[in-house]
Amino acid sequence: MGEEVVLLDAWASMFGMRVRIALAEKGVSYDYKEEYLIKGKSPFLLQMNPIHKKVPVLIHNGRPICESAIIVEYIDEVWNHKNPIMPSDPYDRAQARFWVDFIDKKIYETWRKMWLSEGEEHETWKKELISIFKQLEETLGDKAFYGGDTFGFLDLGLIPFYSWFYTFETYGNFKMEAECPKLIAWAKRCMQRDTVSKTLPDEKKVYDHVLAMRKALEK
Ligand SMILES: N[C@@H](CCC(=O)N[C@@H](CS)C(=O)NCC(=O)O)C(=O)O
Repeated sequence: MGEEVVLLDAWASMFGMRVRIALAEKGVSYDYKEEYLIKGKSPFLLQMNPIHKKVPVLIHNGRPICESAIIVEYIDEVWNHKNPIMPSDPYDRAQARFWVDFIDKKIYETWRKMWLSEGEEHETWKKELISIFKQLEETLGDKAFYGGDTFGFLDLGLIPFYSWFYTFETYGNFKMEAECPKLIAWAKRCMQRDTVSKTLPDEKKVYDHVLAMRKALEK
C-alpha cells in the first residue's frame, strides 16, 4: 500500500520533535514541511489544523491528526510492527499519559511567563519552572528511563525540552545540572538513542531562534 505521510512542523518546536522522534522510532519516511511561524501561518496549516492553528500536524493519506501527544499515540498504533512507544500495561499507560499531560500544561506556559517577565515576577516563574523539573526528576526516581529499562512515551514527551535547557538556563540564570542532576543524566541516556540525537537541534541554535522571536514580538 502506498502511504503518504506529511509532517507540518517547525524545527525548534518541542512538540514537533516528539513526532519526529516517534516517526524515526518506527522507521517511517515522510515529507517534512516547515512552517515559518514568525512570518505567519500558511493557508495549508490553517486548513489542516483550523481549531488550534498550531504545529505539529501529521497528515496521513490526506487526513490530518493534531496535538503532539495524540499524534505519537496514533503513530504507535498505526506502525505497530516495531519499537512500541506506549507502555503495554494499562496502569503504566495511564501514568505516562498523566505526566505527559503535566508537561503540556506546565512547562511551556511557565517558561513563556519567565521569558516575558522581569524582576520579582521573573523570579517567581523561574522558581516555578525549576520546581516543575524537580518534580519530573522525582517521578523518574532511580529508573534509567521513565519507561523503566526502555525508552517510552513519557521519555519521548519530555526529551525535546532538553534542547531548550540552555535557553531556559540563559534566560533564568540557573544551571539545570546543579538543580536536577539525575534529570540531566537521564537526558544524556536518551541522547544515546539515534532517533533522539538526530532529531534534537543544537541548543545554541534554539537560543538564537528564541532571540529572533523576542525581536519579532517587540516589533
Ligand atoms: N498542545 C500542542 C502544542 C503545539 C504548539 O504549541 N505549537 C506551537 C509551536 S511550538 C505553535 O504552533 N505555535 C503557534 C501559535 O501558538 O499560534 C501540541 O502538543 O501539539
